[in-house]
Amino acid sequence: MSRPLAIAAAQMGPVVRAETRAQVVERLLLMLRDAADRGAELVVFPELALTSFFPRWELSGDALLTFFERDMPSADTKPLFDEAKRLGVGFHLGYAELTPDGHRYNTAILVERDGRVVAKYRKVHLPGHEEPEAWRPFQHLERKYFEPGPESFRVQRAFGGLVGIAICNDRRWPEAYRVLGLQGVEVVCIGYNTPIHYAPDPGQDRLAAFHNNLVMAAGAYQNATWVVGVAKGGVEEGVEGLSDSQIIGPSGEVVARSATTSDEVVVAVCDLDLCLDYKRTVFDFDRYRRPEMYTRITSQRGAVAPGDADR
Ligand code: ING
Repeated sequence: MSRPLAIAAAQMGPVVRAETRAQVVERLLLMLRDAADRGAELVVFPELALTSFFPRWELSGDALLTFFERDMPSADTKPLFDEAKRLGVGFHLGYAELTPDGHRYNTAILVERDGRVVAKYRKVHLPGHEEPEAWRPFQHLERKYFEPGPESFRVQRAFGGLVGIAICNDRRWPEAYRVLGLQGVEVVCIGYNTPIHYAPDPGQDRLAAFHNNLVMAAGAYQNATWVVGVAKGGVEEGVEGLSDSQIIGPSGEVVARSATTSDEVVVAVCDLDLCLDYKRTVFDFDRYRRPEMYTRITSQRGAVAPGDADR
């Protein structure tokens, strides 16, 4: 048996600060049509796809809120919803959300081929720092501008399978994939904006692409799921962001990868039944996992506590 789902990674190049929502949506529409022409049924756009990655700047008041969406779809984004529905293509879109009661989240939605929003996820793992730090060449103020998502990772039945969402830094935490994996996830959509320079430890810069693949391939294999990692990358307002978008199978193999740092659509036909080959063998969670053993270490007498290692 096979359950093919044609998925497009719709990678974005830089979005400059002055770019309007309408201008960005025009770019998304071009990629949506290209993906549809190439048979894609699900198009995955990046994290915070509608604007420049504004947590790199110290902002407040209206200068900050201008980067947030109050409505989804809004007048500016409705053309994307309309065209996707006309084409019979679904999509994942990341954006900065301002709720009616004033909460701010780093959010992503999943829209089915009939235009329905079938999932909304708010980023759980917020990286960076809480207040501006002058020593940094650029800021990473997600922890100041967004609240952590109040709900955990959930799987949604959609596109003929089980689909989950994680956002950017979430992809570095194995728990994100495992919470979805325990729900049987078959496709994880992950948008990201990843500065290559990591100010707290610049020695990690050279490994940005290696770590990007490492965490997504591990998450895919260890949870027997497809992972679609999609960048907004390139040199955006003077900061170089990692591109390297990729579609990874439950084997951990990269089946499609971007080749540029610009707007680029990469399509792969993903057989969702390939997940079952792994879920029914190596990663038969019910048969092989030992959850009761995973918490015992904290109660074992003489257990090594964090920090003991260097005593
Ligand atoms: N960006 C980065 C990410 O997790 C980061 C932040 C970069 C953390 C490099 C650690 C190392 O890919 C976002 N937006 O989470």
